[in-house]
Amino acid sequence: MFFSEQINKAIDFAAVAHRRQSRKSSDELPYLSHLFNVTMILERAGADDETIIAGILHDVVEDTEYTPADIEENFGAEVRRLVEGVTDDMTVPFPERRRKLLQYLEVADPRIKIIKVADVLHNAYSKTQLLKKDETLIRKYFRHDKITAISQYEDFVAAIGHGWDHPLVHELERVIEIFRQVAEGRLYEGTRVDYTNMKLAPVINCLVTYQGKILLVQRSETLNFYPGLWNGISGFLDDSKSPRQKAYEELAEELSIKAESVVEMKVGASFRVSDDTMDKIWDVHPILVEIDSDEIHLDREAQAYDWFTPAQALAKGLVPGFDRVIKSFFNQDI
Ligand SMILES: [Mn+2]
Repeated sequence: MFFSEQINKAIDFAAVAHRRQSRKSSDELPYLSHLFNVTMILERAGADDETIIAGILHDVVEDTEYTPADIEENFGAEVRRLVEGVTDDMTVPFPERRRKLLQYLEVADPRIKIIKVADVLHNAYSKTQLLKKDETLIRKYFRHDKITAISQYEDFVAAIGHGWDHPLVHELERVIEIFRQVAEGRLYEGTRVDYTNMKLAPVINCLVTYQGKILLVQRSETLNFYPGLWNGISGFLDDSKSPRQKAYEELAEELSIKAESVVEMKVGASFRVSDDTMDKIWDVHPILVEIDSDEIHLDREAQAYDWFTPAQALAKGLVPGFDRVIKSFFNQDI
C-alpha cells in the first residue's frame, strides 16, 4: 500500500491548522511548504509512518490553536508524545529555554531526534538559500555577531548527535559549513558548493559492475585527492542534485557511459570516513551500478582501469572508504 489514510488525515489536519500562516521568509509562501519539506526529508531518511505523521504535525501545538489532546484524539498517544517532544515550552524565557532544549535533546529518543533534525535541517537550508540570493540579508542576519549564529547550530548538532550517529546530522553539519562560508562573504557561483577546502564533504562513489566483476580506475597523478590510488567512479555532491542524478552525470563524464547502458542502479546507506592526513571527513554515498557492456572510455581523471573480482579489488591500493563501498554491496560473496 502506497496510500496511507492516516498520513492523508495528518496532511489535511496540518493544512487546516496552519492555513493562515506563511513562512517567515515570505508572506506569499504558505507555512505548509515547510511541513512538506520536513516530511520529504523524513520519508527519504526512512522514518516510520508514526514519525512521519508527527513530522507533518510538528508545529501544530507550538503555532496553532490546537492542543496535544487534539493530536491524541485524532492520531493516538504515540504521535502526541512525538509532537510534544519537539514542541518548545514558550513560557520559559529564551536563554533558559535554549539550555533546557539542548539538555533534553541529548537524551531524547531517536524518533524525536529525527523529527527535530529534519526540522532544523530544512530551516537551515532555507536560510542559506535566502542569504545566497541577497547579500544585504547577510549583514542583517549576522548583525550581532556571526559566531553566535553559527555556534548555536554547532551546539544543536553536538546535542542531537550525542549517542546518535545519523546521516541527517552529518548533512546538517555540512549546511553549517555552508553557513560559515556565507557569513564570511565567500559565496559560490550559482548553487554549487566548492568542497575542495572544506573539512566535511559529501561524495558519491559508484561501484560499477559487469558480469560480477568490479571496475576500478586508477586516479590521475594530477588530481588533488588520492592520485595513483584505485577507486570507483566518484564525485562531489556539490549541487542540489540527488546521488542518483549525480551518478548518471559522473558515469557520462568519466566513462562515457550513457543512461541506456545502466541495467540497475542501487543507492546504499551513506557512511562517514575520516582521513586525518588530508584533514577531511567524507560523507560517502555508495551506489551500485550494473552496466550492459565492459566498453568504457576514460576521461582525464583516471590513468588506467581494469575489472576485478571483489576479493582482487579489496587487495588493491584503494581510496579510503572504497573497501567499505565494495563490502556494502558484495558482503555475502567475500
Ligand atoms: Mn518547524
